[in-house]
Amino acid sequence: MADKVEKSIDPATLEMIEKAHQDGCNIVFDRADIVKPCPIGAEGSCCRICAMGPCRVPMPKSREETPEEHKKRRGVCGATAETIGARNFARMIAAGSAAHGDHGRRVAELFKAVAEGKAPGYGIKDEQKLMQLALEFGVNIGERTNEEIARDIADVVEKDFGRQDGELVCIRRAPLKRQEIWRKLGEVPRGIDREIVELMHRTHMGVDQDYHSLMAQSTRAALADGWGGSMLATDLQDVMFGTPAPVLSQINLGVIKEEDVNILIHGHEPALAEILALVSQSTDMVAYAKTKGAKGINLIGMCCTANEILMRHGVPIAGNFLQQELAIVTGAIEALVVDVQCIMQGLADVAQCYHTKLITTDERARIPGSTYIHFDDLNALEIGKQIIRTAIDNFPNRGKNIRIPRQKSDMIAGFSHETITYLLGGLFRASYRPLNDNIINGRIRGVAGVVGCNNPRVTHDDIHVTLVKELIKNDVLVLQTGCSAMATAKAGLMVPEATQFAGEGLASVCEAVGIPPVLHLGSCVDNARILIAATAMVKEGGLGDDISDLPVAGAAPEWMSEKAISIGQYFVASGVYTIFGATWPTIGSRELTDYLFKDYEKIYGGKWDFEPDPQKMARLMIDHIDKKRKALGIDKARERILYDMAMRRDLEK
Ligand code: BF8
Ligand code: SF4
Repeated sequence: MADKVEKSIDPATLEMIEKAHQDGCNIVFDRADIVKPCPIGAEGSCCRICAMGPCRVPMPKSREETPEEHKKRRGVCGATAETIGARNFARMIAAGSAAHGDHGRRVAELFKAVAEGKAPGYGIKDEQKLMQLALEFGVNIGERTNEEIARDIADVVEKDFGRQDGELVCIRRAPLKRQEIWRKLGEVPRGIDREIVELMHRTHMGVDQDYHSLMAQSTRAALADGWGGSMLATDLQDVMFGTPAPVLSQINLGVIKEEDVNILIHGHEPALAEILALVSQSTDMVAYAKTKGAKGINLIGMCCTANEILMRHGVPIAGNFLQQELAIVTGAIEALVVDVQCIMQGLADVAQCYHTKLITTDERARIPGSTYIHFDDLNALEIGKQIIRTAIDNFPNRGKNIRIPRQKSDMIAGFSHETITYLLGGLFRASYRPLNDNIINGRIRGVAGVVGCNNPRVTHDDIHVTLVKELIKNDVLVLQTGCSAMATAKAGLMVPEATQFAGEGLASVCEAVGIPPVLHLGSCVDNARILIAATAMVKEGGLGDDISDLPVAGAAPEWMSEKAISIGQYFVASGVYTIFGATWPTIGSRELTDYLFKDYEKIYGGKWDFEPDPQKMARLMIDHIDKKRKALGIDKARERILYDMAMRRDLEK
């Protein structure tokens, strides 16, 4: 990685970095300049899990290391670079899976409270999805009320977290061949909690010291995320808050309004955001804002919680991960309301440079210097009002130093698996058939999932946007979530006009259906929607009988969080070629890295890869897609299509 990187490709971000400096305010980009990554830690070769260490086991000087030299490269306990690398990697997966799992559990608790009539402000919005879950989970429907059915579903879901043996319920959603692969390997997760606890145990000093078996347990914990915690979170959120449908909105710091009380909601769990979306527009709150001199109340989002309320309500997004502090720098944010995950502690300092109130709401994520207003699902409306009132009361405290960047882009979001089905197949023959057909006939070369974070070690948004543009130019339909989706939305790739950047084949399909070539599927837990979309493609037929047969690939070009590693591992273990950018955390062990980058393909059909350059990353993904097309015998169809198009172009001349 280069020492000095450009900060961002986004003009709004650059403008606010400059303003922060003028205002004497220290932000993430400055801290990244000061705190250089520790090279041993970056390689994954630092072990600090016991007090005989920390031990550093750096890379050997040359590839031709003798066994004697290898023996010397050990921790105090004798642990090898492979064990240390695998343990570190495994612990990232444990933490990532735990984050998504705990999110899912909270959603399940709220779902149960809704079923029991204890959570005013919430309800059941998608009855059809409720019934689908009931059928799938073996819950009796009969003449029972939605609430009675929901209660039984909540029981099934609760068990999945604490299940001691057997299999997670949603594993049955995967293609049969995939389930068999997992069963043969003995890697089907039991309970979500159990797999994470066991992974933490195995990575304790002196337990599992074979990287193969450490990685097998990592897969169990990761599958318990993708086909467990995340998938359940998405499903129950859809039932309670509504399954997303296409919605027009806007993104970037330009969505902040100078005359309004600006309330920025940041984090991950949608329960709080849903209530704020409701309460912030209530007439009494708007009237109260007017008494303080504001024109209205502007609720906007940041990071994944923003994706959740964007997908369901079209609430505008102020930006992605690296813009969280910069929103405050505008001087126009009355309250930054946070719950859990991806919330920088630096926010507290930045908020002190301005009038912004940083409001923490979750006892799992406390920040010194913030105002804590405990958010209780069972009393959500009242607390929602209290938060909005606190923000309004802060409006008169604004300083003079306000500057809001002009940039904001239109975007269409809301592409759940269900809406993709309807859009492609129409209301009466809803299916993935048209997608599969267009892949088979070559108009669409393949499908890529491009997801994940921002990371100040690389140029903000640049890797996402360059990669996605290259993919669509080569007729690859792109499905997105998380902060990656926000990067390309800002760059104007999530509107139908973005077909101008797409290859002719992909553009022709998108224009016929009326969708952008880059589809926003939601937050990071909604990566589960991509698993379901891939499974639907398999089940539709014509593209093999497993996810690993599909011409698909995944990427997290600017990743930074442990959640991203858990997501990557469950995609790989589900059969997807998955490539990460920025940095790679097992470089310190060649053997382990080879295992993940090469041997995994024989085990899972999918594998990990690493490439920081977005053009090369796109090439690797496209090569993989072409390899799969060839194996399916559909490579010729695409050549024909391209030939036809070239002929058409010639005729048009
Ligand atoms: O869960 S993409 S920076 S906000 S971790 Fe975080 Fe990464 Fe953004 Fe959402 Ni996902
Ligand atoms: Fe060092 Fe082994 Fe302790 Fe790790 S577990 S810190 S390698 S002695």
